[in-house]
Amino acid sequence: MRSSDKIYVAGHKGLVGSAIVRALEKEGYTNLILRSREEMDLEDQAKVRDFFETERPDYVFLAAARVGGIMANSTYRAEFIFNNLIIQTNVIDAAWRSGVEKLLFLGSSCIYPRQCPQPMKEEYLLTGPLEPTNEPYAIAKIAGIKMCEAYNDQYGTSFVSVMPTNLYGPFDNFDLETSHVAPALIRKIHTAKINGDPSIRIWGTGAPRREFMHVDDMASACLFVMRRDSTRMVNIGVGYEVTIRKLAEMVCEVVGFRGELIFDPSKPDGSPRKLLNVSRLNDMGWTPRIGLAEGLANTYKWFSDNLAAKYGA
Ligand code: GFB
Repeated sequence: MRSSDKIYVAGHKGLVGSAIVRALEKEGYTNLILRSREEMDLEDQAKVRDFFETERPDYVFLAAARVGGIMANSTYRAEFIFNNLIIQTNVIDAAWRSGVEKLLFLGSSCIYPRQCPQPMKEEYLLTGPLEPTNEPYAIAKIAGIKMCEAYNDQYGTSFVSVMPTNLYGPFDNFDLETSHVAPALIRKIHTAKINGDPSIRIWGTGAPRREFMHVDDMASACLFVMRRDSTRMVNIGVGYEVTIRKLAEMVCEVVGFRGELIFDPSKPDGSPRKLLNVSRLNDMGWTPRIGLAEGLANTYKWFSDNLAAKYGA
């Protein structure tokens, strides 16, 4: 990937897309093509084909997707499968038609079976039933992975899929109903501190384990994979996990909240564990740099500077 190559980042306003843009700009890539949803609706196949024919990007980061936490995934099941299938299908196909050099498709660790042996290797894909709370989303992502592989096999394209673990960081969604757990806890715990509340309520039992990665590390890994020749699917993670209780305690530490944590088992826990095996990525030569405590502090600062006032906290 040369600094003058034309690079299209689909979904550049989202958590991952915005981090990829920051990383590209920092590394001197100046020829970025970005389109907001208002400028180009990725669900409109004719517009997507037209865009690729006109712009002819050399590289594509496909970070546009309908995403959300456990509640959004289990509530908007139809939208999660429809929106994701249509967006990724349009972009992947148009990338082939216009002769894109390489495309990187973002999957998710929820593509692996619910009862997958831990840590989860890339070869465990399609070896068992999925976690029900996010099955429609996972099926769409699996279709995207298989579409990239099929296009590589039949058309000789160079499309690679990466499977990130649970991500967090600046520009995340902090809406309490639809967000992932890290931004939700940052916002809830910050609000409780400001209000002087004696306790906060946390969804589920606190026992599930999750592996959290700062999105700047994710962007760095995406650039690394894009620059390699390989099109083998690869997991992107940090290699260690914490319980939701531990995550909440760490957020309390960062925010400076000393109240009680009350767990609400009427809310779903989701997968018991989702730890990725990251040997393939490590063997390729990439390792993460941002620890969880540091990453949470960085994200809390971003939240305080940018959103705390908006949310009245
Ligand atoms: O991050 P999260 O929504 O997604 O939830 P998943 C992780 C865990 O945090 C669950 C608990 O056990 C939740 O019950 N949790 C505790 C909370 N408090 C909260 C809260 O206030 N908000 C949220 N959201 N969770 C998603 C998938 O699964 O992970 C997606 O649904 C995707 O498909 C994404 O793969 C990475 O890790 O359970």
